[in-house]
Amino acid sequence: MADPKQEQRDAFRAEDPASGPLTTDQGVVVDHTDDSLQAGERGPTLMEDFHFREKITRFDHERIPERVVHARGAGAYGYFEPYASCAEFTRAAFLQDPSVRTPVFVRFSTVQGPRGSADTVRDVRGFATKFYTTEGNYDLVGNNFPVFFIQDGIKFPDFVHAVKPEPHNEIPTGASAHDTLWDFVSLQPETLHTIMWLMSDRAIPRSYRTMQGFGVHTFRFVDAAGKGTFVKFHWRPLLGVHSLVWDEAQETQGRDPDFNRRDLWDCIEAGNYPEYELGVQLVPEEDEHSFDFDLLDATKIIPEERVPVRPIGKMVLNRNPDNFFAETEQIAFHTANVVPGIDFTNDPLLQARNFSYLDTQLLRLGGPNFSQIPVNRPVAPVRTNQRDGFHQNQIHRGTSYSPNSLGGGCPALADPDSPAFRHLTERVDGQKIRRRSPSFDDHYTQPAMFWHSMSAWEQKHIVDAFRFELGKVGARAVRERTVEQLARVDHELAVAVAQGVGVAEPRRQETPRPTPSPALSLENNKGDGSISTRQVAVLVSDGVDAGHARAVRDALTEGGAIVEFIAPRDGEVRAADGALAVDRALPTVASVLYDAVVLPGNGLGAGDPVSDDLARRFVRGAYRHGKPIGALGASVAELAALLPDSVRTAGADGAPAVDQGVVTADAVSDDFLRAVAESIGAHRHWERTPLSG
Ligand code: HDD
Repeated sequence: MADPKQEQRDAFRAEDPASGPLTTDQGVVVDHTDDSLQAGERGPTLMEDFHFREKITRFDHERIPERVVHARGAGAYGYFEPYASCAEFTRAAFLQDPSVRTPVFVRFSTVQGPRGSADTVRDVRGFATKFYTTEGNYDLVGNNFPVFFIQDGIKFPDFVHAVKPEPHNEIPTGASAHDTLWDFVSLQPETLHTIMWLMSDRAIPRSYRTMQGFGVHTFRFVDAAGKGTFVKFHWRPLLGVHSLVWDEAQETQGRDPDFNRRDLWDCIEAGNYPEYELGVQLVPEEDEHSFDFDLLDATKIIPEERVPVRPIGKMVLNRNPDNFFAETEQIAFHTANVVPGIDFTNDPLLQARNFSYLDTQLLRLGGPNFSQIPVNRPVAPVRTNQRDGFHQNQIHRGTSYSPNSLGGGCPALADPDSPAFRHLTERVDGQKIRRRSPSFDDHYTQPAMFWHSMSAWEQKHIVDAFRFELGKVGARAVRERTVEQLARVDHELAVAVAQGVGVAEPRRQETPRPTPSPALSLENNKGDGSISTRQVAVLVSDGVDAGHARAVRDALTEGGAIVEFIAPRDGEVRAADGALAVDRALPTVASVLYDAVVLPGNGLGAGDPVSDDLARRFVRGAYRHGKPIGALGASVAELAALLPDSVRTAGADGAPAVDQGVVTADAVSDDFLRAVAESIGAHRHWERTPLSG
């Protein structure tokens, strides 16, 4: 199917480097680029060397300011198609016809760290989508949490200054575990709901392909008759929602700082296209005040049990960018990029964003013509009276004012009956006032709802996360004040945190007891048990049972998993029935880079102490992080020696044993392979020994 955005990109591709020799920016061919022009072999460099000066000047100017937040990101192109017409609620052209694919570019990001920071930090993830619609660009600039830290955008600089590294020494990079953030949190209880999300495993997604996305604010759909409906946007990954555990996330920061970026890139290259369903929660205008919170308050969710999420379409990411800087770095999102049929609400956070994004692009991209950069160009025709400015790439002709007669009155204004963006007519009446609405006052009920909606292991991980973060805070008063705030959410939570960070247990007080929202728990967002795109390490070494190894690989690959043979050294391992090609050498990988590990008999038996130690660490790591493990034949005893006695492994009677995600058997069989796949499909096995933070 033709993709108008891809066709448009073709026109902007740089000259094919294979089409001729090296030139200067002016197209002058050069035959020497390794030595500057000098007065004599050992003499000074000459000003006349235009090639040298151009090359160095261009290099000196390669960097642009990184994004003040969300600097670290990765992006991809793809498409969106609606399941059915949404005309009942919105006249947005891209939501009308299931046969029409709208091109998209999505950029995922972390928030706190700079461009070069690690991927698997504890942080919110940005999930920003640019839809190149036939009616202009629509940007849904969301996050992987449905709520935000503050209610009014005027607090954004305060919040960001608090979460960014400490001002005197710029420590820590990509981390929220430091004094200034928690000082702010302890004094600003509106942060608490999002802080609960930040302390949960949602803040360390396994992959950009396995996290949800949310528009956060309440927006408006507007139908053809001009009628508005409140709408909250949700992206749901079709693979299910999967996260890491904190110990693993920290190790991954060192083993592969590009963990999420690489995963996105590799999966798209391999044709394993990430897919997300777009869902909406719709609230009729007349029900605006029927909730016990304010729809304009971005620190609140509408529980899905109260207003179900209605799936309206699917997005597929199927193409990596050609050039990171040109596309992923230069893409410019803006919450005010809306199309007819989508409109704003008076959410004060959204209103502030509608100012901030345009402003930031002017600085970041060096002037007002950034929408002419290929990745930002709409596929819809652009006819404006905007002119000139830095980096003007277009040659406009004719007049540039309206009304005009000398330009034939062009571009003409859309006539009243034809499509155009028309702001929703909304009655606004009030005193000019600098005060938050009392309807924004409750900061504790929804954090409590989140807490009471978690499974036991999720609650454990949240407590561990609070203990880790506050444990890194030097100011004792900040620890104490934060615990006091938590005591207003839930007493047990506050006591558990207090015990971990060495402050006095808070006195019991009245806390909210909201109805839990099961949809918030990762337990209820696991997906369908598929093993598609799970990374499985099969540890092999000389003497391996190659029949077992191949059977495991074939069966898991059949189910969609990505299986790699890992051996002490690269190349091949010798097996009784021939050689087995190795995918990666053990010293170059670690269990944190895989979702599961299988030992196909003689897996650990390399014989030399270094390799044996690496292999044992691999298996122990996988166990500690709750990952599925399979073992066959001689490896069962080797595995059993590494695991706690409480894990039941197969005896000599032949039947596979399945216990706490550990699957063992004497020999490979369909039952064994099925049990391994089921164990991988379940993602993690928290019934094992409790993890420490
Ligand atoms: Fe923001 C970037 C998401 C509140 C000001 N924001 C940015 C990006 C995402 C979000 C995903 C990265 C876009 C990209 O990949 O280029 N921001 C959010 C969400 C918010 C939010 C979901 C709350 C619901 N942001 C927010 C506020 C302000 C900003 C309240 C300012 C008043 N955000 C910015 C910014 C950034 C940005 C400074 C930095 C770079 C950029 O815009 O292009 O303007």
